[in-house]
Amino acid sequence: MISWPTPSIPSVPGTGRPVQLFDTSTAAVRALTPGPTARLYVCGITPYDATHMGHAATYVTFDVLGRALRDAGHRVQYVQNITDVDDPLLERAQRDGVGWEQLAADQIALFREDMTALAVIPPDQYVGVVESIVPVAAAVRALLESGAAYAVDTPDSEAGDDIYLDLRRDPGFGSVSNWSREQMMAVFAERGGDPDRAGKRDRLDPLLWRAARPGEPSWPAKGLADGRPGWHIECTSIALDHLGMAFDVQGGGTDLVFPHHEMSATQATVLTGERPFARTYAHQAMVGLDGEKMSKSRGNLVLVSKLRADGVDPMAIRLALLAHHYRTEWSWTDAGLAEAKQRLDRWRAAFSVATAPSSDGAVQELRARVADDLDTPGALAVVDRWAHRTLTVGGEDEAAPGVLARAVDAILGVRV
Ligand code: 5CA
Ligand code: ZN
Repeated sequence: MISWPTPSIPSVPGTGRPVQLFDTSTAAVRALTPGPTARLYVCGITPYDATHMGHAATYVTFDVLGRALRDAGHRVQYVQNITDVDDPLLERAQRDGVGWEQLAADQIALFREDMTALAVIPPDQYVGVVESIVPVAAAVRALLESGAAYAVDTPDSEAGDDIYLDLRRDPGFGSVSNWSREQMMAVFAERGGDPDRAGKRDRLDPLLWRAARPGEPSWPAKGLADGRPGWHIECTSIALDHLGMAFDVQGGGTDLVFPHHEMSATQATVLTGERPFARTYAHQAMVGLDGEKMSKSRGNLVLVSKLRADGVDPMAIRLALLAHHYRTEWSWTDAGLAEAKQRLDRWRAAFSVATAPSSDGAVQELRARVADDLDTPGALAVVDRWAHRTLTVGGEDEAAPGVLARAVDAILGVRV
């Protein structure tokens, strides 16, 4: 799948610090220890509605992570999937009387525009499920052949049976979220699971392959019923194909901690006999509107594309997102956006002066804040202080505005 254009990334004198990140599975901030190339997988959209501020926060957060890793001297191999066939997409297409392929294509196109406007660096591999049917089916077949997966009688399909993973095959199941079984059961159904499906060995066993039902899209797959992939196996398979085991970071929103990231990891371990799937699991806190999680199913959305159409500078949207630490839940407000616009104006005024106070300290502090578990509010405060000094006291350094502007662009992705 084509992604979107790469923004220019200015060079900044010096090197950033090693990046520390909160790892959900160990509940601690830890130093990432990538090789020369850091390997990053972030769960992509299910393209049935437009990009809202929650999605934007997630992709901007992991964009800043990629920028911090680059600044620290690593190359970054970034993989992102697109869940371009799944129940919510098919249901929305049916509801709106449009073809599911058209709905997905339109929403992916809009997502590309939104990401481009927000100066998000595109993934190196942007991979849809529909273009991954062959490798995903191969993974399901391998699980069946090893006895880790089993068929469940599926009378409403003429094609054959659904396939499930037997979770007992991974004694380490639960080590991504560290949730109790009660916690898992409490959200499993609302997050795409089917605890009450008759014939499953364990109520939490995840669906690997769904045999075709009348009116649903399906693909032939050697050794399986005509059908389509379950949700979690798509990310297992795409990540393994492009990054292999023990890649550096798997990212997504906190709504993916369980079951999605837990199941993806277990499936990978059962497939390969190795662990970990990702060395670090990082999660963006939920962004809401009026105190409720912003979600396509609830319909309480603030859309990037709508704000852009209203003439809002995408860099102000980016600043409004960066003003919140990624591990803190927050709600989108007009006041937050207005504040971001003011900050952008102030910064632009400060970066336009001919001479200013030295920016060397500010560049180092900015790097330190971002490398410290992506403390973007702290990074904005560093630039605020320099801008304030520049506009009130002034200075003699001719290079300073340009150097800090390049650092803000390269590391925070904010073009000033
Ligand atoms: N296709 C799957 C991942 S494989 C999916 O969750 N798609 S999504 O379109 O629902 O969400 C896309 C990304 O945005 C996911 O990483 C999800 O965790 C994140 N996300 C969704 N809603 C919010 C929210 N309100 N706040 C923050 N992040 C969110
Ligand atoms: Zn995923």
